[in-house]
Formats: sequence, structure tokens, C-alpha cells
Amino acid sequence: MATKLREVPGIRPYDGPAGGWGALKATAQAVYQQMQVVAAPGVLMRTNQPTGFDCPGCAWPDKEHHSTFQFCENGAKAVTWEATSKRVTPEFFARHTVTELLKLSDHQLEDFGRLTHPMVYDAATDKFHPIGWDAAYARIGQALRALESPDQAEFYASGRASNEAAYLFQLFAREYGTNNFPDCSNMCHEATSVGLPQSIGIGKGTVSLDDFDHAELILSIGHNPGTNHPRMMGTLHEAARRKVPIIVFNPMRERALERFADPQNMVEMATFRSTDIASTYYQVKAGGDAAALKGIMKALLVLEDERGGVLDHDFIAEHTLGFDALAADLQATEWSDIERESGLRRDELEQVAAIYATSKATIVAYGMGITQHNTGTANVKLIANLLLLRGNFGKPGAGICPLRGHSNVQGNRTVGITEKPTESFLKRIEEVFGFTPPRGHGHDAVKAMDAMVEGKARALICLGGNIAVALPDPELCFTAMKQLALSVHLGTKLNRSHLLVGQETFLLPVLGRTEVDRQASGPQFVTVEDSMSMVHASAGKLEPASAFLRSETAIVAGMARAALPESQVDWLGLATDYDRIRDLIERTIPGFDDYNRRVRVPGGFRMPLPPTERKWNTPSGKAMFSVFEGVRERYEPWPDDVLRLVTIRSHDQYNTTIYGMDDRYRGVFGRRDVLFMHEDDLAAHGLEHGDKVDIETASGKRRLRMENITAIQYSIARGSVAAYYPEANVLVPLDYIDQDSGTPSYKSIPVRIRKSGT
Ligand SMILES: Nc1nc2c(c(=O)[nH]1)N[C@H]1C(S)=C(S)[C@@H](COP(=O)(O)OP(=O)(O)OC[C@H]3O[C@@H](n4cnc5c(=O)[nH]c(N)nc54)[C@H](O)[C@@H]3O)O[C@H]1N2
Ligand SMILES: Nc1nc2c(c(=O)[nH]1)N[C@H]1C(S)=C(S)[C@@H](COP(=O)(O)OP(=O)(O)OC[C@H]3O[C@@H](n4cnc5c(=O)[nH]c(N)nc54)[C@H](O)[C@@H]3O)O[C@H]1N2
Ligand SMILES: [Mo]
Repeated sequence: MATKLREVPGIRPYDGPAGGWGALKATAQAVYQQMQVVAAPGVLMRTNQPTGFDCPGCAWPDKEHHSTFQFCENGAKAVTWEATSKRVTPEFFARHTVTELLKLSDHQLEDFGRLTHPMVYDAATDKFHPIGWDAAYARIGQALRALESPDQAEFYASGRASNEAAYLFQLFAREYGTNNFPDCSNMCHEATSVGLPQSIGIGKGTVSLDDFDHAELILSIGHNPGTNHPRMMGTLHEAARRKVPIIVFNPMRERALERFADPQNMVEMATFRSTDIASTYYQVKAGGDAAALKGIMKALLVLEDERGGVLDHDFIAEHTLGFDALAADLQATEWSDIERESGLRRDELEQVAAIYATSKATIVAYGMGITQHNTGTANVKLIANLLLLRGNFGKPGAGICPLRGHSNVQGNRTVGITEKPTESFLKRIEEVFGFTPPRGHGHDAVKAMDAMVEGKARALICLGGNIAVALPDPELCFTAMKQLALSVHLGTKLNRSHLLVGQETFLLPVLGRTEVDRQASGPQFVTVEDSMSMVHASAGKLEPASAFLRSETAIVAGMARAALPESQVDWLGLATDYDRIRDLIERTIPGFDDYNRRVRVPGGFRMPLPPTERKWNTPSGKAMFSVFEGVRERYEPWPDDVLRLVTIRSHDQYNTTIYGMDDRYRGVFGRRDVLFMHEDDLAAHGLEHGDKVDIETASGKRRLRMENITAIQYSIARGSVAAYYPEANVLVPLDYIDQDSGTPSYKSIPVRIRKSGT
């Protein structure tokens, strides 16, 4: 019998569907709080239109033929947050010391509005002062040239930058002499970028939007599209209404995956009706996906033995290697281990296998619940195994769908933001530009921070983002940032990384996606690549937030010219006409043939995806099955009193950008200092809903703690607890990573919990 929970301030269960009128109201609020209301409708209408700009909210594609504006609450938040009428001016900086600003919350810092002028930090006054663009470039160039080795510099990229800006950024760093490219992807889908090439020969998703129209089964594992990929909800809603089974694996009940009212659907809106999304919802234990996936595959092999016709034998024989080893490992895996680690019953996993065995076209979509684990890469390869068993590549309605993070994070990687460049790419750079780029592998995000902690890295140039807040263990990262000789941030809004000043620190304000980018040759557009490998144009329409802003492309070019006086690259010329940059991309990276023409066609073009033609760019030329050793994550031992903490995003947040303090669908309002717990775990710890707890990380060398967090009862798998990122990063060890991809294990932190004050 459910007893009535006691009242806890700001905690109110949310009973309605996701989407619907609540989403429209939240959009109106975002507009009201950030923008002059008259300008807003026009801006929102231009989001993701052939003649408009690419939504900075997420990397989900749009139907090329979509003529009405695709409604999306969180896209509206991302757009209005950038198109805000609030400003952070030189007068603002004159009023506040950096020490004062550091006391404010992440939400407060960004909510001051758009940066308007290039600024430089002055230690004597502890304030930022305005500086001219050329003077800033000259000082940055000088500081870079003063380093003993180019490998003392780190070039960070957050996936908002355009292909053009990202390409120039990597060119700049490589001519300067380093492959140190920490990027947000290293904290995000690196497991996909490392794992999928081993399995299917390319580190990208293989499905298109059309495939969702033909799928007979969708598995949704470890992602929360109602918040993070809201436009995907339209696709899932359509599939659910076609009665396509959608099977969800997620430790937490996420409202949008249960029930959704599509704000585009007039009938649902008018009648207050909604659609059930998940046909079955399995609350797998955090970190239990590997066990669950192995269980499904084990059951599938049994079905094959019993009745045959389950596996795609022709596909396996013609296109794959490694099946026997996989089958042997699955046979040897005990159901008791699978059940214990996944938290799911054998018959439940057999049920999934039975549905999978009859689906002629299956898509598996997944997100951070799969990748941000110390077995992240191995997890991704298990998903590929599952799909390969029934030939779910290279046919309509089937494939793998990693949900990318930042709107152009995939494009950044395609155009060369990688610490492990291929030899063929470096050769082409050498041929086209005439300098010899460095060959050795550089730093990813965690290694870059390690180098900063150890004092080996002396300079950090950030093409967007908030590196110190995004990475684990702020105590280590914040201290390391302050030891730098040079830090440079290209950003739209003030954040904490900007304020962790080194000897010389520059804030360089950039044009946003929504704004017109005028260069000497006329207004420019940029290009981006979405989650489904579609490359298309994006052109802002709003007047820039300040007359002093420059485009990311122009700023990268300006810094490069100042740092590389001998360079043969016409940096400033390139920045006046982005067609010229695209020509260079075409000459150095395969798949961009006829770039300037093809990207002018509405909807753009698709990058090559060999698996969709059943071609496999692996060393063997075949798709590869792989074996996941055992069923658990690499944390031993796992004592009974240790819970597994996952860090999650709220509905009012974009990574480290906190739009507001609510998480509507999870029933949390006006606060973020909560720990989601299963009622039996509360009871086992002698806790009640609403009690304050202290959390301590149960592994690693450093003592990591978070105090006075309110534990609340929530529908979450037993043994798993959840708290908000970035606050909970104080609990994540910097060295607790997936060894294959370097991704921090943000979703499997072993923790102990006790009532505060005991
Ligand atoms: N509005 C908005 N949009 C965004 C972002 C944002 O912050 N706000 N961020 C962007 C970025 S960079 C990214 S990477 C994506 C992130 O998009 P998602 O991948 O959806 O990211 P998360 O919110 O981190 O959490 C994912 C889900 O994984 C579940 N989960 C946690 N651990 C496990 C596990 O072990 N197994 C399984 N099966 N599930 C688990 C959580 O309960 C949660 O529902 O979204 C992008 N879009
Ligand atoms: N505990 C925990 N930590 C995590 C995660 C998690 O799930 N849990 N998720 C990880 C993931 S998936 C990611 S991707 C990283 C995110 O890491 P980042 O990408 O570094 O962080 P963001 O919060 O997206 O960066 C926000 C800043 O970007 C700047 N910005 C916004 N728009 C633009 C623009 O158009 N151009 C430029 N130049 N700057 C702009 C603004 O100044 C803003 O303050 O965090 C990771 N950290
Ligand atoms: Mo991400």
C-alpha cells in the first residue's frame, strides 16, 4: 500500500503527459524572460528552416520537406537564451571583480546576458577591461609563441562551432604544432566514435529520418529525448501511433518516454489527449545495460536453436566475423549474473528477444546512459552486436542511432577536431597547405586537464564551452585553470571557466547562430552536420547583440595570423569568404565533393555512410562481432552498501547552462539540490523522503563529498541514485574513465550515502 509522502518544498509529482500545453506555456515564458516579445515569433519561425539558422538546441535532423516551424520547447529556450536582450558590457565588468562574480551561480552568470566586447583580465584590479581585437590577437599570438613547446597548448572545442570555424581551428593548432584537441565529444559520444568504427567501420549513426517511418521495432536505451532531443519526440510519437513497439531501458521513469502530447497535433491539443510512447519500460539498473543486452542476445540464440530463422545467417556469413566467439561467450554467461547486474528478470529479457526476433527492421537509439560508463565503448559494441545478429544494417527501417549532443559536434569531428588524426588526413593537409603537421597523438579532454593539473599544459584556447565545469572534480580542475599562463575563451555568455583566470586571460565574444554574419564579401552562412550525417547551411537573421562581436571563424583566423607570422595560409582572406574555407575542406576531407554547390541545395547533403550499403571500413573489411567480458562494469569489488550514482540533465538546462531551476517532468521545482532514490533504498538507509543526506564517492584516491542534499523518493531502479550535473561533478573522480575512449564515467559513480549530521 502506498503511503502518502510527506510534503517536501518544491517536490510535486507530475502526472500529466510530457509536451502539450505545458510545453507551450514554458516556451512563452522563455520568450518573455529573455526577449523583446515582438521579435520572438519571427526568430522562432526561422529555426531549422531552409533559409534560417540551425537550432543550437540539439543535433536531431529535420524533415527537409517540413514547411511549418517544428515546435520545440527546449529549442525555443536555446534560441531565446542566445537572442536575449540582456547584455554584459564593459560597464558591467567595471562594476564587478572576478572574485565577486565567482561567488554567483552558473545560472546567474549566464543570465546576465550576451558578452559585447573583447575583454582582458587585469590582476591589479581583479577585473576584466576592454581591449581592441587586434591588440588581443597580438598578445595571444605572442603568448603562444613564448611557450617552450606547442604541446603545452590545449585547443578545446565545444560542438556548437560551425564546420568552417572548427576546420580553421584545427588548421591553426596543427600549423602551430600540436594535436592537443580536447573536445566536448570526449565527455559525450567518444565511446561511439571509438566503438562503432571497430564494429561497423564508421563512428556515426546509420539511420535517417525515413528509417523511423519503416522501423518495426525501436529500442530506446539511456537517453531522455523529451528534454534533450525534443524534436525526436515527434518521430517517436508518430511511430507509437503506428503501433510500432518502443522498448525503453532506463533506470529512471522519464515522463516523455511514457506519455507525450504532441504540440503540433491539433487534435491532441484540443482534446487534452496524449499518446503512450513506450510499449514496455524496463527500469534497468544504472550500468546494467551490458548485462541486459547480453541477456537479450542469449535468449535470441536459444530461440534460434528452438525454431530457427531467427538469426540472419546469410548476412552473418557474408558480412561479419567473430560470431562463434560471441555465441560461445553468451552461452557461458549465467542468467543469474545477467539478472543480478541488470536488475531485470530473465523472462523480461526473453520477451524483448521474442519481439526482436519477429521485427524485420529494428532501430536502436541510445545516449549518455550507454556511453558515460567505464565500459562505454564495450557497451556501444554490444548494441552493434545485437543489430548485426539480424542484419539490421543497410536495409530500410533499421540501424543504429546514437543521439549526438551539441548541434554540430559530429561536424566538428568530421572536419578534423580529433586528437588522433589519421595519417591520410595529415598527408592531405601537408599537400594542400605546405606545412608538416605533427604526427603524435594529442590530448583528449581528461588528458588535457591532467596536463593542466600537473602544470605541463600552459595555455588553453577554448572555441566555446565551459570546460572546467563540464569535466569531473572541480576542485582539481578549477585550481588547474588558475595556473595557466594563457587562457582564451570564445563565447557568447559569461561562465565559470571564463572567470578561472590565469596569468593572461581573454574573453572574446562571438556572433551566435541566430545572428547575421557580415564579412567583406557579403553576408555568410555556415554549415553543420546533424546526428544523421546531413550537412546543411545555417544563416542567422538577427542583428548581432553588439557591433563589436566577431564571428568564430574571423577570431580563429585573427589569432592564427598573429601566432603564425610565417604562415602561408591566407588566414584573413579565408575569413572574408567562407566559400573559400569550404573549398579547402573539400580538398582535404573525403565526402565533401562539390561542397559549395551541394550545400546550397535546401536540406543539404548526406555524408558517406558505408554501412548503409553494407560496406565495412574495418581492417578485415567485415563488420565485427565483439565479446564483452563478464556482465559488469570494471569496478571491483562492489560492496552491498555502495549505490551507483548517475548524473543527469534537468528539463531547464543545456549542459552547464542552467536556464531555470525547474525539472517539470520529474516534479522538481525551484531547486536542484536533490538526490533521486528508490523507496526501498531510502528505507534501507533509514531515510525518509525529504531527509538531508551526505554523499561520498566510494572509489579513487581523493575524498569526494557532497553535503546536505535532499533525498527524494522517485521511480528509479533499486541500487541506482541520480543527481544533477554539473553540481554532482564534485563526486566524479577525474581518472574514473572508460579506458578505451577516455570518457568519464559520469553515469556510474560508486557512492555511499548517510543522513546528514550522523
Ligand atoms: N535541452 C537540452 N538538450 C540537450 C542537452 C541539454 O543539456 N539540454 N545536452 C545536449 C548534449 S551535449 C547531449 S550529450 C545530449 C544528452 O542527452 P541524453 O543522452 O538524453 O542525456 P542525459 O540527460 O545525460 O541522460 C540520459 C538518460 O540516461 C539515463 N541513464 C543514466 N544512466 C543510465 C544507464 O546506466 N543505463 C541506461 N539505460 N540509462 C541510463 C538517465 O536516466 C537519463 O534518462 O543532449 C543534448 N541536448
Ligand atoms: N556529470 C556530468 N558531467 C558532464 C555530462 C554529464 O552528463 N554528467 N555531460 C558531458 C557532455 S555530454 C558534454 S557535451 C559536456 C559539455 O561541455 P561544454 O560543451 O564545454 O559545455 P556547455 O555547457 O555546452 O558550454 C556552454 C558555454 O558555451 C558558450 N557558447 C554557447 N553558444 C556558443 C556559440 O555559439 N559559440 C561559442 N563560441 N560559444 C558558445 C557559452 O559561453 C556557454 O557558457 O559536459 C559533460 N559533462
Ligand atoms: Mo554532449
